[in-house]
Amino acid sequence: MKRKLILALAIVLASFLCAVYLLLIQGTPESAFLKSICKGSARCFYGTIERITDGDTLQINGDTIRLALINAPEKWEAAYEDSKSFVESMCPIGSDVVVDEDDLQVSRSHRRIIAVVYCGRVLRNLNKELLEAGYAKILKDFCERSEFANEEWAKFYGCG
Ligand SMILES: [Ca+2]
Repeated sequence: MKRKLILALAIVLASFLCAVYLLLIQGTPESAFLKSICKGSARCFYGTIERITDGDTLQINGDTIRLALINAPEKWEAAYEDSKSFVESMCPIGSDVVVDEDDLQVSRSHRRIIAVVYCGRVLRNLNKELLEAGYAKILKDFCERSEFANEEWAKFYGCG
């Protein structure tokens, strides 16, 4: 009986050590998941949408996020409301998102980050979706200095 108990404890201890080892070499499941989405080595993190300023600017975790390569209509332009509503429906306030900072436009300030934002249950690329839906245009001038310029969507909509 005692031997069985020792064996069971040994198995529990071995599994625990195994888990610790895996966490040490691979990071948490969460960070492994982020690694599978994020490109480059600049900041990449989970966040919560706090405000949608317009179609290309969001407030996430207290930071202003400017969507890389994207230009959406300004307040005084006709399609402003439509483009903003599109973002609101895809990434509602309070929803969780992933922010992947543009490695070629890393900001010195913590407060304004140029990035691709992934939102929704299946984490869709908001930058790409805005272009696809016709609610924004690509900022061609930035194709030369964006990490994302070589992605299919960026090439398709003007960086190619
Ligand atoms: Ca990046």
